[in-house]
Amino acid sequence: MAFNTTNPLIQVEDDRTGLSVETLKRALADNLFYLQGKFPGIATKHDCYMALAYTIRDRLLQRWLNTSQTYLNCDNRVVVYLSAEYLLGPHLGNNLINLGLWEPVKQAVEESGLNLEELINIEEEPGLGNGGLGRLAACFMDSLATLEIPAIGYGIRYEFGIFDQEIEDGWQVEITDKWLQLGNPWEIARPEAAVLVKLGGHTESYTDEKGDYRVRWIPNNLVKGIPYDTPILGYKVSTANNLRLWKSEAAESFDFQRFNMGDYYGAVQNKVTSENLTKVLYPNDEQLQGKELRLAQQYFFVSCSLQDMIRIHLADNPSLENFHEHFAVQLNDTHPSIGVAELMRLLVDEHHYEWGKAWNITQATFSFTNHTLLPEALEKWSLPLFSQMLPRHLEIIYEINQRFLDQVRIKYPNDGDRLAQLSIIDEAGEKWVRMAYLATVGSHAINGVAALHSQLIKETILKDFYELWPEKFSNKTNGVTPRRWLVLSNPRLSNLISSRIGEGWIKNLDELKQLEPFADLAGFRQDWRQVKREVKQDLAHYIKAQSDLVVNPDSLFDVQVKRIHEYKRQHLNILHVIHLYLQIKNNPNLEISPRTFIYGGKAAPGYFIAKLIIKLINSVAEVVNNDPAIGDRLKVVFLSNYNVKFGQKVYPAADLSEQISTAGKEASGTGNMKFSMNGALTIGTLDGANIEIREEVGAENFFLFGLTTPEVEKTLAAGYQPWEYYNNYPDLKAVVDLINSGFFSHGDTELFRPLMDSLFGHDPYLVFADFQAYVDCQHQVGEAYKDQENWSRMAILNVARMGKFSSDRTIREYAEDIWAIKPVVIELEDLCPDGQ
Ligand code: B1N
Repeated sequence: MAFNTTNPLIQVEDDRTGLSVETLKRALADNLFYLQGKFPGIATKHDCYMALAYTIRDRLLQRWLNTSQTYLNCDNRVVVYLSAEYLLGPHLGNNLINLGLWEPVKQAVEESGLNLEELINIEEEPGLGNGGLGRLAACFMDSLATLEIPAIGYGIRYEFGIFDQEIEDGWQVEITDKWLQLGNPWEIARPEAAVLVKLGGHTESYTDEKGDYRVRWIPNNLVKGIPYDTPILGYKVSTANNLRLWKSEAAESFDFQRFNMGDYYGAVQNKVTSENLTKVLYPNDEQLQGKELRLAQQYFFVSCSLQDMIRIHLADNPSLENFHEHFAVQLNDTHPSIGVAELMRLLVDEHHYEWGKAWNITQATFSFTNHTLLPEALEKWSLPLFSQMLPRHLEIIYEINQRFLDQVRIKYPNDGDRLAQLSIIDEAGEKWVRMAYLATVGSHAINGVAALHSQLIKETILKDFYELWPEKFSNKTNGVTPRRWLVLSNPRLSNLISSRIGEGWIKNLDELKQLEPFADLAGFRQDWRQVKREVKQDLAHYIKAQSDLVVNPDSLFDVQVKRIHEYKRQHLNILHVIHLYLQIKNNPNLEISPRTFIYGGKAAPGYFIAKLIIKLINSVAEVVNNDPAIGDRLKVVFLSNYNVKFGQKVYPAADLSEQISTAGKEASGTGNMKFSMNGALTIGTLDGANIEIREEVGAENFFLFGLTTPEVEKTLAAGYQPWEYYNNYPDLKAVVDLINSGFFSHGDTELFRPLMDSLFGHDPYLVFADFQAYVDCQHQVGEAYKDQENWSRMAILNVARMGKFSSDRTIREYAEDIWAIKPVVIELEDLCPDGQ
């Protein structure tokens, strides 16, 4: 066996690194035998997937090791992304793209009698997030690696990720997600790097040998954090950054202590509690539960991560004085914001830094991204709960708060209201710790995720902080990675694009601009429609397989996929469907553009109205799809279990992207970008990043409707009267009356009452107020679709003008404005030449 690797010092059988089709085939067979313990004859598809995954992992290990060695050996700044969620999606296909190995691997797999797409489809996706926020973290990890920026992502290795959704009798049913059941070939456990995390108990003060006053924390529980590492490859570069996710386990030593005292039950209980910490992801998107376990999860992963960073730092620095020069830590919303108090505790209590010095290091380390203005999503912890779990942190937060408010007092003497408004502790009634305030005070930079949202942060939830420190605030409009969301998910369109303008756009999305002149070429538009038609055909097959519904690929695919939430207004969408249905019923010969309405999304398990919206969509689907008078002019389908995998199928097939949130409520949205990047046109409100998408693609290529943010505020302030809209708009009345008559519920007039009550009674999302404008705008969409040439033209221009919405652009902005970090090129050849 030849020892022929890219690194002469590491001797690896060439089977594990070779890239020829023959070598890949042999590796596949070897892995099937040696790792899965199967002959080809008895191997399951999953065995074959595992064998292939290990084959690919072998081929990225060198990059992964070289990357971490390079970061250790030179003193670069490293970005640390702290996020409670990473919605990664399946790894295999993405890694093949980023390694540039798709073609040889496809050939090797085929010559082995297997099908690459089928194997890729078998992978269970790590659903370690709820929606946009978790997916953004995943896109950012991709862009960081592609831009060759030294970065570590830290998070939680939930044993059960976001639940699987099934639909039974039109209702959502939640099924436990068991993504780890059959093993995860992409992670490597590092038990040797485990850390201990304290919880509960009390604090004591003491005087140390130098006579200094100190505090120590005596916990009543100790949990062990085990890191599991996953490589995150950049696109066609040698960088493979690390995603380190923590799993909790019982700390054995603690068990023994109890056991020796005879408290066997207590010891076992302790083990159970510890292991429960990282069991399950909270499935609430922007809805607080205030559960103790959630705070424990947050503290656990943040403490593990900061301890890990300190260990890495002290490995080649004499002290923590320059910690902030080594690490730029980004807080992904408030979920990791306890890190501010934890870093202070580590510096002051454990490393004996003087408060002022520790505070400077802490503020210079952290920066904070806010992702929502919804009041029900703003994290706050009740004081009793907080002090019970994190007694020392509460003391530290009091100290931070006191020193901060002292500063405010000097700037604004005699302004008690302002002090109360700025206080990290909300003392108006029941006492709370306001996590967004802790994050803001503890960070040197604060940003929102789209221009409108960043502006609203300054005007609303952090107004007083903005007045204090205007220079800390900025906007970083979200983006998405074109590798997963175009190259991987839409190879047909990607190939068409590359056939005309080359492949440069994959790394530099602004190059899509070169497509603009092609919008005027009839031949190109023809090719464009051909691609869209094929992709829609694929989705039609998927729909047939999942829901046994036949849909027409020539109909307009009108798609809304995202978490189900009242502010996102899936109910506004279904009201429009009912309106169209009534139009056809009243005028059987009506000539409309045939449409297929496609929905997907999960509702938080405790969010009754969201679940009722799902039931309504399915109930309307049942009636509309089976009404012979409708034929194939309208079809409605709710596809269950919307996730990253399904997103990859649906974005490419959409003609129309529904981005219809109440203005001011959707911080950014990122699905809006994925649709537009794949050539769907948007119907949308002036909300979140829709505004910027419209600016980029041109108002004439975007279907705009609805109240603006100031109009929403005005309408609400004036005392919104839904009844008036119902009485004044006959189309709205007809739709609502039909629902209330029990038409979609087998005569049951009570089923949808709670939803109707909320629309009539208290609806901060103004569904009725925007109904007519939405219906009118949808009419324009239908008319526009009849002119296929012009529609294609608009679609091409949408894609050509999407350069801004690459997450590469977003990450470059963070790197320049907030992190002050430069790329570090990873060489594959010269890993630690002196064998360090
Ligand atoms: O973050 C995305 C944005 O594009 C979306 O507009 C925004 O809604 C989303 C608590 C959240 N904000 N807040 C959350 C998720 C989980 C949780 O437990 C809040 N998600 C968003 C990316 O910026």
